[in-house]
Amino acid sequence: MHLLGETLQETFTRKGITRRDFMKFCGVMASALALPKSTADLIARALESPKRLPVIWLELQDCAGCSEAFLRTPTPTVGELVLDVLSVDYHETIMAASGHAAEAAKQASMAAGGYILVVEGAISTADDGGYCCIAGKSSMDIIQEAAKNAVAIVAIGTCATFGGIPKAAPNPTSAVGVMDVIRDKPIINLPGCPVNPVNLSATIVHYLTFNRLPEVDKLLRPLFAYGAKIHDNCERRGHFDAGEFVRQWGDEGHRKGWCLYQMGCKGPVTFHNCPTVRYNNGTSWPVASGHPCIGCSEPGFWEMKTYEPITLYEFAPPEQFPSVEKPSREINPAAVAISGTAIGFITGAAGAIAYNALTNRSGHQKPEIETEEAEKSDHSDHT
Ligand code: FSX
Ligand code: SF4
Ligand code: F3S
Repeated sequence: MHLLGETLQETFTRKGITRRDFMKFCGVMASALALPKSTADLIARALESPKRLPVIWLELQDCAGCSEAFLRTPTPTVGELVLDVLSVDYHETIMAASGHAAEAAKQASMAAGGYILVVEGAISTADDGGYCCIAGKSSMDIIQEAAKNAVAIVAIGTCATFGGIPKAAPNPTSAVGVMDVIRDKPIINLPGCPVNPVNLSATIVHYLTFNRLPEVDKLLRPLFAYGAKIHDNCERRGHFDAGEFVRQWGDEGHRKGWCLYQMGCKGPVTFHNCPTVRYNNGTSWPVASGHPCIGCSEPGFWEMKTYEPITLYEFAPPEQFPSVEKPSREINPAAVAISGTAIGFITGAAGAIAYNALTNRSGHQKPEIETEEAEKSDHSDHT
């Protein structure tokens, strides 16, 4: 955090962050936002502005993993640089003040208005919200009060966006996401269990640079981070196309880094930039470490049967993917070649649109479990 009255440059100098580090960070943000490299200068100018953006950060029904993910990012690549350009007036997990002093700080910020509201965790609605109370107020009252004077709301993690784990069956607290209760404010959803701090930083940087939130899809997710499926950018995709699947933990295919579809990978139905941004300063991501994607950024992911393969027939015509029923050595090489060529065409840069159409991408297809949820809520007023 910065000291009051200190310019950003002074903060960086005090922390030993060089101009070169800072410009590198701006370049990473431009690339995460899928903007030209030249935007890095624009980002730098916006971040150097002496005006700091006030933030109120709420933590409701969750595991605190989103805060942890953000705070544990390696300095100064992501989190700390963004925290330096924000004025985080209230974050009860990390603020020094507690009790009445903390509540007074929040009330003062809410009265002043003009802040970004970051929400982590789901909202409990059962029994008058009695299952999640802070300072004697239910999570429902807390979010409604804090949303009132916010300029925008950033819901982080799958709990705050779609209800996440608290909403998993039988959902005893009737947990819901922010967009289910707040409908008159700009909301951006950054799902993931937990949120990827790079996506949170990039969203804040976008807001600071362009004075608006990035473009979003029907589920209010920014396209720069959730515009493509895991499967479209997965490093194991070549093995999927060749019909080379891991069949058992530790088998030869697993040791060789083959496709994890048969082990339950939800990459073909999950929209997230994990393969390109990765976690822990770009070190790794679930599939790279040998575990199938569990679709943690999709609505209802906890109900998606983690280790059971999804039915691809629901998402693409059978002739567009290799046989997933037989061990790869039994697959006719000619058939694989034909299938591989077809997939190669479909998933190549030029064929991306064709593939998206085949998989009903334009309608933002989701696993069966989510369809009902999506139908229940009409969020068109947010888009
Ligand atoms: Fe939820 Fe955040 Fe999952 Fe945890 O706090 S998105 S339970 S990893 O991290 O809200
Ligand atoms: Fe990667 Fe999973 Fe797709 Fe296989 S099914 S290519 S492991 S995303
Ligand atoms: Fe989650 Fe799958 Fe990415 S499990 S972290 S969406 S690879």
